[in-house]
Amino acid sequence: MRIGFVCYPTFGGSGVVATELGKALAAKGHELHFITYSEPARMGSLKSNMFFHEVRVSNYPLFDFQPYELVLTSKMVEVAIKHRLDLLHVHYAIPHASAAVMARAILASKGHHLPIVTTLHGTDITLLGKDPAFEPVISYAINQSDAVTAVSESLKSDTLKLFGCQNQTIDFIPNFICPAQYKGTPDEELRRHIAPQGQPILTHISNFRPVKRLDDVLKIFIEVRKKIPAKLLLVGDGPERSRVEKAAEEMGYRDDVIFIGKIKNPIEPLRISDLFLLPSATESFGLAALEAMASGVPVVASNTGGLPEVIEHGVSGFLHDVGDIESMAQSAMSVLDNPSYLAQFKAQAIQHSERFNIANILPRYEAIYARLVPTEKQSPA
Ligand code: GMT
Repeated sequence: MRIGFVCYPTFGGSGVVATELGKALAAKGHELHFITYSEPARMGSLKSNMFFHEVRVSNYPLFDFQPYELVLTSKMVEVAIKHRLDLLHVHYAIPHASAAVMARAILASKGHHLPIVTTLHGTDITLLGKDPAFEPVISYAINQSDAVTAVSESLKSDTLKLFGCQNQTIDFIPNFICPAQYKGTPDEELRRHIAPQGQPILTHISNFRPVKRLDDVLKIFIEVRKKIPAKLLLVGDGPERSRVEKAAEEMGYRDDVIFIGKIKNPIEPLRISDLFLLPSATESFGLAALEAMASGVPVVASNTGGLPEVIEHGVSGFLHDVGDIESMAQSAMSVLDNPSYLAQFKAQAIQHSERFNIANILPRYEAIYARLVPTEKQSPA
């Protein structure tokens, strides 16, 4: 099939999922067209059946705000016609789903049929979706999509609760990992650089937004650090970074908290980590937690949203109420203090992550595509 993929090209989970899914579909022989404002962060080298179409918004002096959604819509129309797309798969509802609905209408007026699959990722529903500034448009776009998927049962149920999805069924398809990507040996030099005395390394990776509760990450670490000479590795960047950096310094932990900023591939820091912290306020799935598990790193996380669908308490990590720093720190210490218990959790985390092998997930997306594009209309893969 010829498939258009629309996503955020950044380091956020939805862009990563879209890019990895697109790459896997291309590897199976589908033709993939990524339509977004810059090359997706995890895209890697281009293959003969993978294309990137840049959405460029020009700076017209009249506009205080550049109309990205309109330019994106026009690009979708252009790519769909030029490359005879069979289907458009958009990741993250805002503004991708509403732009796709508009593109589909324009194409229909020109005699082209282009079904839309919308994948909901989380904050497009749980945070922004509640905002009256977006709600009517998201609701319309979801109901108008030809198929809608959600990355967890929790997100599916939130969507049904928040939006009147009268005419819409939502397919739950979990996020996934490609296990082979996570195999490999840790970079010992990097580990020595972060923890010169072989201290345990606790890691957090995110886009440092308030929803990630960076203060809790720091507080959990400090509780652990009082008893164990551990290090905290913070990977990523975002609005909370400067504040947390300052807080770590003021609390006297400047040398124990290491910020390494945004990196393209989080697997290197994960391979040298002993524990992953994800105490988010809400998390529709928690791809970072799954990537940690696949790298053999158990996770201490909030018992919220889709996280209990990913992490099994007492097996691949620990789940506690949002904000329960004391229990999270206790759980962290229970494994860090006991090497054989930690080794057991590491092995279980890998084992557990294999349930999310892309090999099992990809056919579920392909089944939806096949439902929307009748066989006789499908372009040869
Ligand atoms: O919150 C993020 O880290 C980014 C955000 C995104 O849209 O890129 O992540 C959401 O989608 C991910 C991929 O499906 C999920 O794994 C994250 O749990 C979800 N984030 C939240 O729900 C807060």
